[in-house]
Amino acid sequence: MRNIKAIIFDLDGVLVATAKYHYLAWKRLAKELNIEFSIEDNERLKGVSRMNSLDIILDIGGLTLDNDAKIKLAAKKNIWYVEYISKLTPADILPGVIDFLESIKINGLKIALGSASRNSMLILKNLKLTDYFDAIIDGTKVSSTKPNPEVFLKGAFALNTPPCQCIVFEDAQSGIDAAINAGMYCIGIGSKNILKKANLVLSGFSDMTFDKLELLID
Ligand code: B16
Ligand code: MG
Repeated sequence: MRNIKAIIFDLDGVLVATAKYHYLAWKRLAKELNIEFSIEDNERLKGVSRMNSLDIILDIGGLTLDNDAKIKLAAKKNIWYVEYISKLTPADILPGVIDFLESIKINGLKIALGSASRNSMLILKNLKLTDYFDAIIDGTKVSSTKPNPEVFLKGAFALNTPPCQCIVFEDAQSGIDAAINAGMYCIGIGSKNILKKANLVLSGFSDMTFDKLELLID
């Protein structure tokens, strides 16, 4: 059995379902640019940084813009996105998350956030989850984005825990690659058909406790 000492959570898609808000904000921007952007296209943006997401959308529309224009567009999208996430409340936390966090604490493990989002602090605050985290590594604290392992390695370092004693929860393929690249055990949240590289896949945290999880991991 693994000697797990710390858990690192991705944010969007793991603790809260924000993908729809990213989608609505990107869709509005795409419309202004006359780019067709579908909900299927939005799947490609999960776990991807803001600027890389914009690059994907511009690529879909066959549009090339200079860096200044791109920075302005990304900022515009973020204003719309922040309008949505400003309305988040603890009722938006995904099912089972709070009980699972409590069970981790009871077992004496440390908890970190490992998210690409530069809005992580605002989201955690609105969900009233901030105090659960011993370390928060988000998009403002990394120079390389997932699948680069930096966000998770910084999380492990902040928790003073070797990567092999950390578990990562991720909903995006890029994040699963990042966790594996960090040498961590990775649990996908979502569909087994999509998150093929994860060590284990769960549909969510409903009825999950750390004791139950320990029986599932190899
Ligand atoms: P922001 P995660 C990621 O968060 C999202 O999955 C991704 O869709 C988004 O583009 C990225 O954060 C950046 O978000 O624009 O708020 O900085 O899944 O890594 O928690
Ligand atoms: Mg995610």
